[in-house]
Formats: sequence, C-alpha cells, structure tokens
Amino acid sequence: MHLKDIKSPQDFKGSSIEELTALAKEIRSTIIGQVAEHGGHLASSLGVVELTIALHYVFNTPEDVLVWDVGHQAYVHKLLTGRFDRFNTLRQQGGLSGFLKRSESPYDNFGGGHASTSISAALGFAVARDHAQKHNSVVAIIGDGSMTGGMAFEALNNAGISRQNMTIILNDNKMSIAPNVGGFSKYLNRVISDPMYNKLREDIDRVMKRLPGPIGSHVRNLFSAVESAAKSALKPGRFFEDLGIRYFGPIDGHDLEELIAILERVKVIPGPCLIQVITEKGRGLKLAEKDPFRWHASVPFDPDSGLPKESGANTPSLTAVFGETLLSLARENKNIIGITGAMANGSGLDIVARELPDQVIDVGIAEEHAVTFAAGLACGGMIPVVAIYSSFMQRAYDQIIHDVALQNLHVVFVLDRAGLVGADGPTHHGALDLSYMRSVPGMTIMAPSNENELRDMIHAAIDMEGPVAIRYPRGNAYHAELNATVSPIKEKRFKVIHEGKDILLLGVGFMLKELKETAKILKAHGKNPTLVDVRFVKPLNVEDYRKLFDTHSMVVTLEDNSVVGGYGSAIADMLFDDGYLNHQLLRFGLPDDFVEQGKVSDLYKMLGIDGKSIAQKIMDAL
Ligand SMILES: Cc1ncc(C[n+]2csc(CCOP(=O)(O)OP(=O)(O)O)c2C)c(N)n1
Repeated sequence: MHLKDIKSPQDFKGSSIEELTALAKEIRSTIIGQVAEHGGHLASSLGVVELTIALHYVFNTPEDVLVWDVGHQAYVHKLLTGRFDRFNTLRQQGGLSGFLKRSESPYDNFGGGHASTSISAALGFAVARDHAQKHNSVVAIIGDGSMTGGMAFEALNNAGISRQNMTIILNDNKMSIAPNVGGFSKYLNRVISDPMYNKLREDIDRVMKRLPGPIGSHVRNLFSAVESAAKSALKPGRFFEDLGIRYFGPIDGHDLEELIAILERVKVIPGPCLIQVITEKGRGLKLAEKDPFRWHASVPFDPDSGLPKESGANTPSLTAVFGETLLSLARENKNIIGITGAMANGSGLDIVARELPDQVIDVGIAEEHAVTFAAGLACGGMIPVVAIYSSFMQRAYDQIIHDVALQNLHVVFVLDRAGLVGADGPTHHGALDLSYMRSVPGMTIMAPSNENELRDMIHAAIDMEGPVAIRYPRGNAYHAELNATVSPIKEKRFKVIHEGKDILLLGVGFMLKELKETAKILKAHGKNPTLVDVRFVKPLNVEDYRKLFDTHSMVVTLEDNSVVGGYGSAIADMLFDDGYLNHQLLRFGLPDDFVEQGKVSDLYKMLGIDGKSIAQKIMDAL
C-alpha cells in the first residue's frame, strides 16, 4: 500500500497496524518534502499523522463528519482523502488550500482557518443529524491552543447539556504556536502528569506485559476497569465530566493500536465524549521535534540543515518595526502594555517581551477577551496596545464598540496583516478592517505608507486620546535603516506627495506604491496627477479634501480593503454630501467577494488594483 494509491480512506480500511505504520512514515516524508519545497505549516500536521489515520480508519468519512479546528494541521487529512495528486499545489493560486475548505472536497465537512470553532460547528452538525434522524458520527478535533479560545468553552458548555452524540478529540501537544499559556493549559498538564495516576498506569502496563495471551485479555479487561476507577478517583478530566462530557484519556497519540481501540469504543457511547490525545508537535522531523515553535510554519528549507532555501529580505519586516518602536516607547513609559492573542512572535511583541517581560501579556487565542481586558487596563490608567492581525480582530468587534469606543477609552489597536496576505488565503486576508473600524464612532484609523510613517504613527497613537487603530500589511520595510529621527504626526491630516491638477490619486497605506506607479504612467501620457498619502482613514480632514475636490474633477481611491464600506466609500459619501455630483470617482480596492490565495502581486493584477491596471482604467475613463 502506497500513499499515491490511496484515493479515499476506503483504500486503507482493514489494513494491519504494520501497514498503517508504514503509511504514516510515507505521509511524514511527503509533508516534509512538500513544505521543504514550497513552504507552509509543518509541525502541527506531523504531530497528527497517526491520529488522522486512526480517525479515517475508524469512522466512515465523509458521512461521519470530521471538524478540524483551524485546519493548519489537516495536510494528512488531505493526503488521505484523494488529494495526493494535487498536494504539490498546496497554498498556491488555484491550488489546494492550506486550510479546510468545503468547496475543495466532500471530506472537508467544515471550513477552517481561525481557531476555536470546531466544537461549536460539530455540535451544529450533531443537532442537525438528529433532526434529520440520521445516525452518523460527528467528531471535532481541537488543539490545546485552540481550546484557550472562549468559543471552545462556550461550545463545551452547550454540548454538555444538549447531550448530542459527538466526540471531541483534544489534540494536546502543549503548544499553541509558542508554548501554550493559561490556567487551562496547566490543568491539562496536571491531568497528564499526575504522579499517582501515572505510577498506577505504569504498574498496570508492566503486569499486563508479563501475562500470557488468553489470560491477558481477561485480566486486561479487569485492569482496565481498575484503571478507570483510579482515574476517576484522581479526577483527570473532572472539568469535562462536571460539564456533562465524558472524559477519556490521556491516550498516546502516536500509538495507532491504542488510538483505534479508543475511537472504536467511544464511537458507540451515547452523549458527548472527549478524548485527550497526547501528541508531539513536529514528530518525525528531528529539527521540528526539538523546536516545534520554529517549525510551526516554514518557508522552503533544506531538510538536512533546516536552513531556508531563499535568503530572506534584507530589510526589516514591518512587524519588527512595530516591535522595536513599541520597545523604545515601553522603556520610557511603564504604563504601556502590549497584549497578544497567542501571537507574540507574529505580532512583533516578542521583541518587547524579551527585554520587558512584564510589559507584554499573552492571553491565549482569545481576541475578544484581549480587547475587553485592554479596556479594563485603560480604565486603570495603563496604555494597552492590542496587537492582533486584521482578520483575527474581526472576532472582537463588539468588544471594540461596546467596551472600548463607547467609553472613549484610549486603547491602541495594531492590526498587522491588513490587506492581502498571500498563501494563507481568504481566511487570513485582512480585507475588512477599514470597513469595520470606520463605522465605530470616535475611532482614529491610520494606515502608514512606509516604515517611517509606521513608526511615527505608533508614537502618535500612544499620545492620542480614545481608541486608535493602525493597520499595515504583511511585508517588509522599503529600506534597511529607518530615518534617524521620529517625526511625530501632530495633526490628523493627509500628506500631499505631489501637487498636480485635474486627477486626484488618493492612496491608502502601502497601496500608495501602486499609485506612484500609476502617476508615473499617467505622466508619460502627458497628465499631471496629484498624489496623496491618505494616512488617516478616519477622521478625514474634510476642509482640505474640499480644497482638492475644487481643483480636481477626477478622484481615484485605492485601498487594500473591501470597496464596501472602506476608504473609497467614505470619499464617495463626502463627494455626494458636499454636492460634487459631477466629479468622476474611480474606487479601487478588494472586491465584495472572498479573494483566493496566491502571490500578492499576482492577486493585485488579477483584481486590477496594480499601478498599471489602474493607469489603464483612468485613461479609459478620461
Ligand atoms: C482566531 C485565531 N487567532 C489566532 C490564530 C493563529 N493561530 C493559528 S494556529 C495557532 C495555534 C493553534 O494551537 P493548537 O490549536 O494547539 O494547534 P497545534 O498547532 O498545536 O496543533 C494560532 C494561534 C488563528 N488561526 N485564529
């Protein structure tokens, strides 16, 4: 049996443990080869190879429903469900998604990308199944990191009482992207490492190994009962049991035999059950076993040395510019406190935390909590800087409105990964932040067009009042060195880069670069457009805008946000409200649709929002 011959899980049902073990080995080397070649998530999938095989072995997928949380660990699932042939297209434009996608395969029962959704969705499947009087199984697979999200607890609370038949697999590798945090994570560890329980397990294992076969199976049952009784006396999983969810485990997540046995057993138990499965993140690749944090995701690399295949950019990432800037501010002002939702590294707050550990708090994958927690900190006189990716901040919309803005609290929101993010695709594109932030009363929204402006804006944000958001894309600074001095932004105004006439080009953030290209092309065609760095999406310096509208009859806006409710909409409102009804307005931005994965520059071309396409559309319109 070879991986390439597996078109569906039917092809390995009934295989021996030896065959499945060989399959596991082949899967690992396929995943390592793919990520080494093209990049992607790595350590999480390596950790769930046996678990995924066991799930598809025991359950009759896709009629039996698997709901994977996040989906970054689902490469094994993809390989086992007929996608081996296309696996080398993973995360590329037109290729397989790096996450779960219903339109990609009937085996992807539920889409994923953001954390902590699986138990809620699985409960929905279970209730709908009962309503339709069907009898299929429903399984949620959730990591211990994703379990720190409030929605997971809300779902447990609901599942425990609604009593639907469903299985929750808690894939416990003690890691979120970085080591997991929080009281619940400690609780899970206590369950696994309880010395009395573990001693008992070891003793039982030792005795059982010495028993001959026929007697063994009898005594095994007896000991299994003793073990269960001891377990409940020591109360591992008590938390779940008290909620009404039967707890099983901890189970060795790399022991296929044990996994298959427990899944077979739990599958027929009525009501909600949870199995705590212990896995090793990065299993099978020494480098990743040693440092699963580093190998959560990777750029293309050499599998022997672990070194990246391409040399990285020689300018700092915008994430690092933010981190360094906040560090310099936090050194001077002890009231500044950075908050991350399990993304210290991704957000740049790790740079602050290394030197000033007391001025960064990781709340776990808990964006809603992060924002309201920040609101409390602000009431207490601190200056919270909540660094959350644009798309993950969507989670905390009500908290931004109700807990921060309504009370006009000074909370700084730092939205990295605004705009298109590339290979992670639609779940991770930051396509909506200008729309969702712009409608919040009292919110200041800044979008830097380069690294110096980013630094200036962070300085300004700390000194402002009320809620402030700064949004910038995934990417790097234009230059290796920042300007020697900070130029604090004193007024909430746009900046004219070039004064021309007739055509007004208004660029938001790093999209200004595309409009510079547009301006160059237009100039070559004898036009002299005015080019403006918008800087503030809210508030708009209305008087200055009116002056520009008086001298330009064509207005062009460009943003890497949806055209629905974004900056272009604000300009359309202003033109209409102020009676500039004969002006020509061309709005460029992301469509009112979900944009697929791909190289950002290719996606811009596809969407017609690169400098050249915009110049062409302007000429057509003239
Ligand atoms: C709402 C949300 N916030 C943050 C993230 C970023 N993120 C992706 S995977 C991950 C860690 C998940 O840990 P866990 O569930 O334990 O899975 P593991 O990778 O350890 O298997 C995080 C924080 C996300 N996907 N969704």
